Amino acid sequence: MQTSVTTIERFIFDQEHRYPEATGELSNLLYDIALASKIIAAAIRRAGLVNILGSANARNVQGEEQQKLDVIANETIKNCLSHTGRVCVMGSEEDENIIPVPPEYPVGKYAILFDPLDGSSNIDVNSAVGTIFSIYRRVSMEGRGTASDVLQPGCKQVAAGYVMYGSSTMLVYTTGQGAHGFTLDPTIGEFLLSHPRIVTPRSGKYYSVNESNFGRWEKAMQAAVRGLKGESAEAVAPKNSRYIGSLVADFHRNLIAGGIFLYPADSNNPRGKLRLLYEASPMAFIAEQAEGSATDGVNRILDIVPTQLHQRTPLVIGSREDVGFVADTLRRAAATRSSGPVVQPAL
Ligand code: FBP
Repeated sequence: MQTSVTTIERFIFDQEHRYPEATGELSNLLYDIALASKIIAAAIRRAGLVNILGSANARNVQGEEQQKLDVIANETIKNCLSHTGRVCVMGSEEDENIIPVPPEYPVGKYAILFDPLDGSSNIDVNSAVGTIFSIYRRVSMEGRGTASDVLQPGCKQVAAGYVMYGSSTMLVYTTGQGAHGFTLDPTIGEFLLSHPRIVTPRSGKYYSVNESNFGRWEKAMQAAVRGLKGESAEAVAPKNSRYIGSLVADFHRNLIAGGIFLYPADSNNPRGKLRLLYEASPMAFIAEQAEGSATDGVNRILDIVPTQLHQRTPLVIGSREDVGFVADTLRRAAATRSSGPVVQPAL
């Protein structure tokens, strides 16, 4: 049980001081995100009382119906970040193009991407939703940021994390020094360290996937999921099914208790459903910092070089051995496909 009371500010400050060259700009950017998430948490907690549930009667670039809280969360994050002089450009699930820093504000050295409210389909039914963020050091030399500042492979992230608005509000982040969890104490409005240096079990008890898509998966993925359920010879220890339908909530459960989350490609979503830059990459950074792993079935998520802001990717993420089992199953199937049927010698 965590006994010392450490605020997220104190923790970030201590981490920063391990780097004499640190300017504090990244630390302050993390504070800004913590502030934005407190404002979003307050709105979500009162959503049913103040008419901010339901549709905003608009569609985002993904063609998804925007919820009022999607818009509120998106505006809140932009308002907390754009004037600080710490960011040069932003990217959001809710905005078609990169978001420049308004001309009246100075620019900084970081580019930030975010999914302001992940799991939108859960908002009106009071299930857990989240915010996901990913931070890069800019690559463009000076001036207003460009697309090149956000189109970077996940391995270049300097920080990433998520906030889960569940039974409590938790913020989990990494700057490459392990993954750490903070719980919002609503009585004092502070994020307090509750889960230092999270390590996810090597193999877990849960698998999380939308099985209604089963028939639309490739055979190898069907075999892998059967294996996770203990239904095939090469199976791992049989797992229990858990699926909330909100990446942040499903990922968080498996991070703490052990398990694997999958959103494979299928005949409706040939490139998968989830977005690389502000869903898969930040979660992959956290997973790896917690000794888990993340793949698109073939490639390490953090090695994928993005070409578009809203590009999608298949995602298999979580406990290292479980992700390994799925990747092995897919690799073996691919090897069999490429080497063609084994011809039995005429005896
Ligand atoms: P957004 O809500 O941010 O668009 O995220 C997509 C998402 O809701 C994930 O959180 C979740 O894992 C997935 O889609 C659920 O998809 P499905 O309803 O197809 O299972």
